[in-house]
Amino acid sequence: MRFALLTTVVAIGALACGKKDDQNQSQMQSAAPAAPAAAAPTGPVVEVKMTGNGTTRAAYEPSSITIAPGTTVRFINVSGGPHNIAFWQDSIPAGAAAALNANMKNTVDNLSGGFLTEANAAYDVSFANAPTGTYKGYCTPHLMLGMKMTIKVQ
Ligand SMILES: [Cu+2]
Repeated sequence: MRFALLTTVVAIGALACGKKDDQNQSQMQSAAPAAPAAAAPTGPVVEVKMTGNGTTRAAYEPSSITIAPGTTVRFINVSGGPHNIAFWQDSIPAGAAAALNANMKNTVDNLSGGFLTEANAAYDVSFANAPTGTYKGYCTPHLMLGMKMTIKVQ
């Protein structure tokens, strides 16, 4: 019903305007909403280095942090990558998965952030809307080397 009405309006507009058709089209295009820009972190930012020697050692530094609600944790690929941050579904507070899934970009799996390969590349995890509690995460390529971390939101 609404579509039919819209079609009628456009048809009348085209008839009424005649040669102004081109102008109408460009106006319609410019009225389209702009693509949303990548959201910049709004709260505090805490940095965590991801390090390793590429064979036997890999770690988050620090491997345990306490942050305020709404903080963004910025994981930086310092050495021994590729690294990422993934969270265990059963080791985060109730209700946290939905917030993390909404806030984590370029995920490669559930609650699993994309891999950083470039030196000093960063991956942000915003804890906006994430509940307080303890979050346990790990680096997928280096879990066997014990690359894990604990984030307490309080
Ligand atoms: Cu790693």
